[in-house]
Amino acid sequence: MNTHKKAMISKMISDLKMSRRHFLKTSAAGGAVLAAGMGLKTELTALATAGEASPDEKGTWHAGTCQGCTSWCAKQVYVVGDRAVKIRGNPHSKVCVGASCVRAHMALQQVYDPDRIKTPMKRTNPKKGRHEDPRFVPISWDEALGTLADKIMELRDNNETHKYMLMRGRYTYMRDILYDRMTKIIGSPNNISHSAICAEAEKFGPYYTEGYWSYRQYDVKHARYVLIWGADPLAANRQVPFYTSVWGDVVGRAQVAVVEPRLSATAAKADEWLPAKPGQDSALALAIAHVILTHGLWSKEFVGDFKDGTNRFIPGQTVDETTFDEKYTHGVVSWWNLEVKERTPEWAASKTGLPVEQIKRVAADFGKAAPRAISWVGGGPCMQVRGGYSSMACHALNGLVGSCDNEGGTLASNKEYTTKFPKPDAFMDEIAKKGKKHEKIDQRGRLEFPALKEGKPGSAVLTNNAADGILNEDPYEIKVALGYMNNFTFSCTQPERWERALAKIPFVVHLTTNASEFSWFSDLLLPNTHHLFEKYGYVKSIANGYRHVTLMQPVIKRIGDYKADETEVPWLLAEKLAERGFSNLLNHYKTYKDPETGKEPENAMEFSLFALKYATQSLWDPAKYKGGDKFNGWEAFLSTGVWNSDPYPYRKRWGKMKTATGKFEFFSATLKKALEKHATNHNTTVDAVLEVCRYEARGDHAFIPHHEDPYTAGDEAAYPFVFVDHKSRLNREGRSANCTWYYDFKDLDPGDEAWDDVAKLNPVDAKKLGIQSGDAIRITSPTGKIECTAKLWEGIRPGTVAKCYGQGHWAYGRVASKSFGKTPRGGNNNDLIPAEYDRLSGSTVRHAGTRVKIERI
Ligand SMILES: Nc1nc2c(c(=O)[nH]1)N[C@H]1C(S)=C(S)[C@@H](COP(=O)(O)OP(=O)(O)OC[C@H]3O[C@@H](n4cnc5c(=O)[nH]c(N)nc54)[C@H](O)[C@@H]3O)O[C@H]1N2
Ligand SMILES: Nc1nc2c(c(=O)[nH]1)N[C@H]1C(S)=C(S)[C@@H](COP(=O)(O)OP(=O)(O)OC[C@H]3O[C@@H](n4cnc5c(=O)[nH]c(N)nc54)[C@H](O)[C@@H]3O)O[C@H]1N2
Ligand code: SF4
Ligand SMILES: [Mo]
Repeated sequence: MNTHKKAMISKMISDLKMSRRHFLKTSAAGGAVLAAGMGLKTELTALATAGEASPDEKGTWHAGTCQGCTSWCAKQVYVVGDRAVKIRGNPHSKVCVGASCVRAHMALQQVYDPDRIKTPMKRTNPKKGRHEDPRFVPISWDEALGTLADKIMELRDNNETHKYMLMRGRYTYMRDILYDRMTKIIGSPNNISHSAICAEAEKFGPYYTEGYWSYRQYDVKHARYVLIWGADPLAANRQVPFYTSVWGDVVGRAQVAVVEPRLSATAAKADEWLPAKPGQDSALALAIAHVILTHGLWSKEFVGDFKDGTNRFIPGQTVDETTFDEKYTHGVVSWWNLEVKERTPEWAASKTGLPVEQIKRVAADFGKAAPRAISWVGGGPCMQVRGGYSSMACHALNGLVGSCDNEGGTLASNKEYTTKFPKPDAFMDEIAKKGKKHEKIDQRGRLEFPALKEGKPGSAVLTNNAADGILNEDPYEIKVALGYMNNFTFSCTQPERWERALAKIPFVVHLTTNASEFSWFSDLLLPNTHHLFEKYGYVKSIANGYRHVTLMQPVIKRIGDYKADETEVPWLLAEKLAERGFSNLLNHYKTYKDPETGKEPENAMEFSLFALKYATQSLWDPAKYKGGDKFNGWEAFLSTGVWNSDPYPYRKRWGKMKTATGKFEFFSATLKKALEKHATNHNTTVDAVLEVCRYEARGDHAFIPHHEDPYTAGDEAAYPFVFVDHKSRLNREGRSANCTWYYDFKDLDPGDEAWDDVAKLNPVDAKKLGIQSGDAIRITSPTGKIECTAKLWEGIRPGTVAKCYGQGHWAYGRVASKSFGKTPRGGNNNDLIPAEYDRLSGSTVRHAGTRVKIERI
């Protein structure tokens, strides 16, 4: 660590020892005030003077990590004086290969956003509602955390700790400190993550075929065919820097086909664009499987072959299972007999609206490229009411061509060696143990919510349904809630339910950088550090045949009185609880000792640092070395900022997959077990479960990748268009909405316009409606309406209308909303999308689930 940084960190540690008086003084001087009816009145003086550097002062590069999206890229930040001025890819990462994406740079606008809250604030208007100004006033950390500690103590005194709830949005792997350990030691079952509004259904297919519940990496450097379903890796999805940097070679070496209703950035550069009808992905996937089997293109090495070498996969004909010698897969013949034999390209053409010739061509070319053929499954086909099964159908193609776990195929995660934080059990008293036993507020595990994460009924989160749990006090009321780095009143579908749910909770705290829509319904706002520049943490991700563990660390001066959500805040709260006679949490945190010195943490900053060193010790301590990059100690790891795993061991999982059979399952014995367990838990049959959960399958179809028509809300006559939601190349999830560059460069998204929020209509449809580009329009669905601008664009399938997610904020800051607290800029897609679920995975639906009508206004 250089001396400048050492001095900065010791300054932070001494800051934390400040007296209570000083806390009050700081917050009063540097606070942003959310004044009644006036929007955000911000103290800009601090920003203007902070970290001023002389023009010729030289800066230094420091390692960090970007979390603008789930790529979690290793970065370097150029710091001049106290100030971050530039960001680039960390050349040490084998996952990111030193590259960056466009939106990485917006982190600079985020961290120096003048609308950031700079001091804790409390609500003074007791009424909560969309049209109730919270009238926030600045307070000290001391008062803020003291108040929260009092509320938690009240729950403990009344034996109702289960009425405490923690909501987690974006996170680092320091999360367990706040999300898991703190919730358990207080005594609540209610740690609710955002995962179900993110991408859980995408993990469902890989799990119930190959026993792997996570994102995959794609060995594109060795692939000969890349077939992408509802993902746009040049703009979104994951590991954008890696894939964009090698894509030039990929398109030279491999054929690329993209299945989605909208001409995405990736589709625009592909060999084939297949604008299938929304929600019909499984029809296409099954037809591809049909062609592969009937043409004898499956992988004999992975799947096996007919004993006598004669291909009996003849359209419509049942095959005798005993004639096939299956190798590393399970159930290929059952799958054929139950489903694939009928799924001809002609049938798929009628379902998808795609030309039959294109289906045949893509299927044959994909099959001929085996095993170097990737079926890349994104959120598009999965985050749908019946998306769990589409996820299985699209992913199953990787099994058929033997690209699963193989060179040029789809790969799982490499091994990494981080350590879990100390267990909380010894610090959970009787109140905590009793409290934790209650049912969770999201109702997971009920008959209508199987939520089958990793084979266990009721184990996946149902993020969006927690709003209904709170509103209906079912199973009970929530009294104290804490949200961090989340904005469910904007990011969840039918967000109006969240407005009412939060308004109902007597005490809500938001740990946030900006006063967002979630903050509006909060009683306390706690100003948070920005992940890339201001806090300790680490995350892991995969690409290019490697896994990296990449660090976050404080590299600039904090302009406001910010604290880190996952480490400093829980420590400071634990101190407050201890002052009130409940010291279990603080005592637990004190066991996170510095692995180098054995010293117990004494303050929040030390705790953050020790916890990070503790979790990553096997990566940097030569005495604990287990594999991958080797460092000679903590300082070397911190300055490099990233650890790379060993290269991917191809085919190591063949025959050893974590499924019920150890094989890649076309007939999922794993899903059968899970569904039967859920049915037994509810004293009913699997068929009855499927019916309640809105799936079409009955009998054995429930356990195989199969086709179901999409379940879409809204009658076709009243709502003629299917709504297509997609991400912007510039969305840093929901967190770049207050950056001017977001709007300046919005036309980077195919079909979009700078400083506008457009709905993209095919000119054929627009003509019928008498709508032209630039017209103000209203889009109405069965659950809501938004206003935006029409854009005529050929890159969208007729009968659908596409709109980028991200605008429509009515809070967050002075750029994000037209008038803070009042008028949104553009429209929030979630106002249109009904709160529906893929109940098998718990996921919230954002695709193929909504019909809309469009009117000129
Ligand atoms: N229609 C539609 N809805 C979507 C999506 C979509 O594509 N379309 N995407 C979905 C997906 S994939 C996801 S993962 C979710 C994400 O949804 P959420 O998990 O709710 O997260 P964000 O919307 O990114 O909001 C994060 C909030 O944290 C605060 N914040 C910003 N920066 C920081 C920071 O550095 N630290 C802290 N502590 N707080 C910060 C701000 O209040 C911000 O609003 O949204 C989902 N919602
Ligand atoms: N630029 C950018 N990148 C991001 C993020 C971001 O905010 N911005 N967020 C990150 C996060 S948190 C996540 S979870 C990932 C998720 O990223 P993705 O896996 O890309 O998932 P979605 O956002 O669901 O994107 C869905 C895509 O499917 C298409 N689509 C819609 N309906 C259908 C359909 O019926 N069938 C098919 N085949 N396609 C359809 C849409 O046009 C869109 O391109 O992205 C990450 N990457
Ligand atoms: S925004 Fe996403 S892809 Fe871009 S650098 Fe950050 S984490 Fe990586
Ligand atoms: Mo996500």
